[in-house]
Amino acid sequence: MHNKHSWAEPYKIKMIEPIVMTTKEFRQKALKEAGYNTFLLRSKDVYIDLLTDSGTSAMSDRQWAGIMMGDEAYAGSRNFYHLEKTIQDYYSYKYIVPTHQGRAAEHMLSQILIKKGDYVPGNMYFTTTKLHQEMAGGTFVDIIVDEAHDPDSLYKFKGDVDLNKLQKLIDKVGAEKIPYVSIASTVNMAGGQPMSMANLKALRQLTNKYGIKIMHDMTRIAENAFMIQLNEEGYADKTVSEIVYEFNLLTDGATMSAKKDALVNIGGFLAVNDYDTFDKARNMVVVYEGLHTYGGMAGRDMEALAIGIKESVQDDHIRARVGQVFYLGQKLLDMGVPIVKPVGTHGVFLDAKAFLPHVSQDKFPAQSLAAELYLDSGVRAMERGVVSAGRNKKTGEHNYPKLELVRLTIPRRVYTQAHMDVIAESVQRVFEKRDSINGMKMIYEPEYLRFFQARFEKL
Ligand code: PM9
Repeated sequence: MHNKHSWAEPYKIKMIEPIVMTTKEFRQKALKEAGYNTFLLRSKDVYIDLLTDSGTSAMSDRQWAGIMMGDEAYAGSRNFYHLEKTIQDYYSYKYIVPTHQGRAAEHMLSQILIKKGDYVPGNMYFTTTKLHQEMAGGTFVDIIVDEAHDPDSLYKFKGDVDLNKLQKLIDKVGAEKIPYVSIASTVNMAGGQPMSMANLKALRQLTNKYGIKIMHDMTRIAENAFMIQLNEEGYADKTVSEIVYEFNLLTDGATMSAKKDALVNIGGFLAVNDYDTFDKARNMVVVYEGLHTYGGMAGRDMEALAIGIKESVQDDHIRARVGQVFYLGQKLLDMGVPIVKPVGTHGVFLDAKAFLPHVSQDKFPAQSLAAELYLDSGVRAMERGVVSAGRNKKTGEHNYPKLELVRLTIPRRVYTQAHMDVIAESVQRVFEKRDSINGMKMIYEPEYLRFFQARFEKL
């Protein structure tokens, strides 16, 4: 049914939050003070904030009503049981440990399952996921299909795992050195690209043969399910909710940053089907997060999350959410701006290598482009290239990813179609003056997840 009517939003606006338009001179100063890193800008100085879709969703009136139903008991809050049942009913997983956000769940999962010297294959790295795998003594191995590293490949399921790459790793290091395969739906660093159900089924078969678990980063599972409904044979008549459930059933557990798909401003969880891992996580959560029935969230946060999960898998919602991203992507394609194709589900990713071919990767083209976009219009985007990829653990050199991207991330239920038009016009203006944009040098580099706090100077 999804192709038969427009993607217009299935809601109307009840409350607004003013945003300010600033002058170019003002933005010039703000950018310099922020070390040309969009993470270090103050949000009050931003006009349209496309830094991330994480924790930036607009909650519904139902969710806000849920906030008033918060049961702030230290132990056994009724909101926890509502959340637990919602995760079991909608996401299929048996045992749930709440956390304050996704990386806390990644921390516990990595510490529990990874031993020093292990290998963790995955469909492309994610910054926090990989860091926690490494801190637990593991080595991440990229086993995503080659098409995912090519911004121009039109392959529909660029999140798919290349099973030959996995088989090769198993043959080389042995299955006992692979605690689990780490899959994400959708793949953020590839440009918000989905994984197909057929590929996951094949992966399940292969991992079953060797007794290897599949752990699922389900941060954007509803968006992945929508792409399966849209493009995978046999799924057009299934609901997004049914597809989400079927997908999860093929995996052994999940980490979730509920700040994305699930329409809340804070929250996450670890969910597993085996009791042993659950028991260890429940022991660990009290050390790092809080009691196992709140794990760093207030009762009201858990209530908003339980409601948000149900809203996030509604077909009308997800069609409008992804439809808005597609609208912006198509506009940029029509303007001839180089972006990752096909358009992703949570944002449009500018291909900085093609945008600024005269800026070499060691001069941070994506970082420079994000700064330039803010300067032009006050639109804040995020670098997803060499700065995000960090350094090689052994050699200390920069990791140079094939994809050097600027992510225009669309918050859920926040901006209008007119905002999308303004964003596209600004990108076009920057594109027209691209020859005058130079690279940057890094003048401060923190040890962990450097993209958050690094500082730069213009060359
Ligand atoms: N993603 C994003 O903007 C938040 C800031 S960048 C680290 O895309 C995946 C696929 C994510 C993600 C966060 C996390 C971590 C795990 N997996 O931010 O800790 O996209 O809730 O989740 C960001 P938390």
